[in-house]
Amino acid sequence: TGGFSQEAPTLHNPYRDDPILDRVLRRLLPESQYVKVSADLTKFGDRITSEIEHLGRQAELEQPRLEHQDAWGKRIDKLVVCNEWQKLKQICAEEGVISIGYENDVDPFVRRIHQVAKLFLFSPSAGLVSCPMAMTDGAVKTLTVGILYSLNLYGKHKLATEAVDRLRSRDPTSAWTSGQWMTEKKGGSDVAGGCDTYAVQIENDTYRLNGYKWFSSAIDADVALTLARIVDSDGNAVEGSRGLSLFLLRIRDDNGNLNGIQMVRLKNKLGTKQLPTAELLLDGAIAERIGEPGRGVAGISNMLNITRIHNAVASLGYMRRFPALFSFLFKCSFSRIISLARDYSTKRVVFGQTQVKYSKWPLHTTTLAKMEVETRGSMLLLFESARLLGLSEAGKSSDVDAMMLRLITPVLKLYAGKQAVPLVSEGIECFGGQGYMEDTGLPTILRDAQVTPIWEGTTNVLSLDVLRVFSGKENILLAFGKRVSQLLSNTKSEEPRLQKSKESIESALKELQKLLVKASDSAVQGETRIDT
Ligand code: MFK
Ligand code: FAD
Repeated sequence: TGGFSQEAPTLHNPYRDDPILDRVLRRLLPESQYVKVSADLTKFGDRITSEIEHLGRQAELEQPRLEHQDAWGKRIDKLVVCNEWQKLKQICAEEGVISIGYENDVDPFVRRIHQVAKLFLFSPSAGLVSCPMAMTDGAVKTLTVGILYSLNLYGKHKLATEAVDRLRSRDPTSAWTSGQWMTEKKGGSDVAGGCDTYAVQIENDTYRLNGYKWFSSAIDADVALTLARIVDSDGNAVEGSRGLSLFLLRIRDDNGNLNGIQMVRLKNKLGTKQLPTAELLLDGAIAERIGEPGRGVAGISNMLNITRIHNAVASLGYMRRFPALFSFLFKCSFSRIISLARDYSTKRVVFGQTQVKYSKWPLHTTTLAKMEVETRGSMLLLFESARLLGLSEAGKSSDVDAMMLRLITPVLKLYAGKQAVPLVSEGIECFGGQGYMEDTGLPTILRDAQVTPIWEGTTNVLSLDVLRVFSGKENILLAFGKRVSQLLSNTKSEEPRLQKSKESIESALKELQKLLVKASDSAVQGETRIDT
């Protein structure tokens, strides 16, 4: 065996080892709330190291499978997931990963920041259970905003009320999770053009759905939100976006029988192998229409805007593993550390010195510094989105805050997703050959990171979403500029570079505004290239 064995890195409490996250929370939360949130995150951090990290790794090693038939040839479409996956879902309920975002006795502003911080710690160890959690959060938001609160139907709409109560439950024996079935063979970006699922009314808001859903993740969920075209009594359906309505359905009944659904196959994916993603045939699935007919895309956008924030959490979680890995090299200036990394960088000896000594090598230092700074920038944007989301849910947003949330969400998702793959790849290289070895668990991170720019809207599609928001509201960037300038003015430092930053930010934003107006005009004229 060569006589020498590299000592393996150990994961330490990721909250205690992340002073930057702590600093962000101290800045954003009132002191009394900070103390509570911090105590919860410290406890959760311990649970990550002692329990969750191992479960997440096992979920990658024991991947889900689909059994189509029983021994006697009866069609069963049985999805088999490992115990660790189930356990991770239970932990999410116990820890309130979703419910924290909705608890009535806490200021919404605080609870969203708390939730995002908790997800941020959880995500890289979560064995992709973070995916059903994202969709579950999105479903609660959609059902509450789109139906129960806006139409005053809480307690009256039976399925939606039960779903909301169970999706945000802390009781693992009764908690549900939700799927999000939008993508079809003809279109994932172009949901409206690609949707060939049809809904025939049975009575009132109850319909029977027929169609084929091409990508459906976390198919062990209890309910799903999906889109379909309502067929009228003459057998006609409206084409395009305005023909789509939003539906909520149970995936299985109380006896575990599928609700008019066939699981055709599980996707054979590059990564996210822990996560069961299926092609589904909806063959008369019974579903409840939610919200107004023809407002399906607008309705499910509530879900998209939440899952896109979760997606950024995932991108950041993957990135955070790497610069953090080497942050020990830089002591306080690169203080966002996870213990795993610290261990590795202090144990690995190269050219007669431990890896820590790399900090003397400018080229390596530059690489690590770039990774660290990039990750920190996106992390701050993530917490700004959590702050704005909380403000809007507390009914405390100004018009500018509301518009900033709408604008920042796609920017955050597209930027963090796009950033994650090269950054994680760089991180893999920092481990040398060991980074390429399956049994270190590191390649999983690269595979999984590659999905974050794709699902929940690709980079170009989200760029178009930015233009959708921007169009007609050009002054939004200047309002944003004012906020940045204000923050810079509030800083105590007399540092001349800060003053210079302020000026350059203002002129850069003016430039950006001109470019976006141009891009927006091109998009309106049907050109989808955004060279600017
Ligand atoms: C680990 C964490 C990550 C978790 C991942 C979970 C697993 C993965 C799950 C998925 O990938 S689910 C599938 C995700 N699919 C997408 O993200 C689709 C990407 N495509 C788009 O986002 C397109 O822009 C869109 C489908 C929305 C375009 O549809 P339309 O019908 O052509 O849009 P249109 O006509 O411009 O807008 C219709 C209405 O929706 C408008 O409202 P009004 O009618 O009131 O004017 C829009 O303003 C509104 N809208 C669209 N996007 C919105 C929005 N409103 C708010 N927010 C948005 N983001
Ligand atoms: P397309 O829309 O065909 O896009 C192909 C390319 O064209 C992309 O580069 C895109 O950016 C570009 N493009 C498209 N339109 C434009 C435009 N107007 N301007 C410029 N460029 C454009 N979907 C679900 O509904 N539920 C799920 O649970 C789910 N889980 C998934 C799990 C995994 C692992 C993966 C990989 C996908 C999952 N998806 C799911 C599907 C995912 O959301 C879609 O793949 C994604 O939205 C892209 O759609 P598409 O595959 O049809 O690509």
